[in-house]
Amino acid sequence: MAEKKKVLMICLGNICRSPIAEAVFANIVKEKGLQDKWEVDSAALIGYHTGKSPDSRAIKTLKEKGITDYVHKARPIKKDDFNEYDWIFGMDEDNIDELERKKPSGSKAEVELLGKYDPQGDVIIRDPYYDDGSAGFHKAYEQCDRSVRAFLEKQKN
Ligand code: WE7
Repeated sequence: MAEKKKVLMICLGNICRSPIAEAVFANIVKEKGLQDKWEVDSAALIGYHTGKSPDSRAIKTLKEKGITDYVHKARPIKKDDFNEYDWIFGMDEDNIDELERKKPSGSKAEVELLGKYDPQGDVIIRDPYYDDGSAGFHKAYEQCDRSVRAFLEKQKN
């Protein structure tokens, strides 16, 4: 069996969007029985929330979608990640700019917007941190779900 392909989900603080993206990816991989082919983690662009669990609204959103077993502690991205991971996905253009700035030249990872794969073309996964309710979190979940399914379909070939 070939080595697993590795995917890293990134957002600003690793407490809202990237944990959702990671949990969604892991859930779909499990649903499709692809655990021996794919590995996923998530990380932050900044260390501000290091060691913290995801935002309660992110955890609640995942629970409402049936993902009850997701545990994560925020961590910042590190230089080695750019050579350990095959894909590093950002949620918005700011994430991509910052990832391109951090990426050592010649490193392995492909840096892309996760929403690039959304068949509905909703490319930017907006930061819901300062929203009042959970609507932005639910929207982020749906965007991640559509994009991850399309991404995995594309990698089948
Ligand atoms: C966020 C955030 C997000 C913004 N999660 N925070 Cl108070 C603050 C200050 C520095 C870094 C971080 Cl992470 C945070 C808390 C956590 N998704 N998004 N802040 C945000 C959004 C729009 C404009 C400016 C910020 C800092």
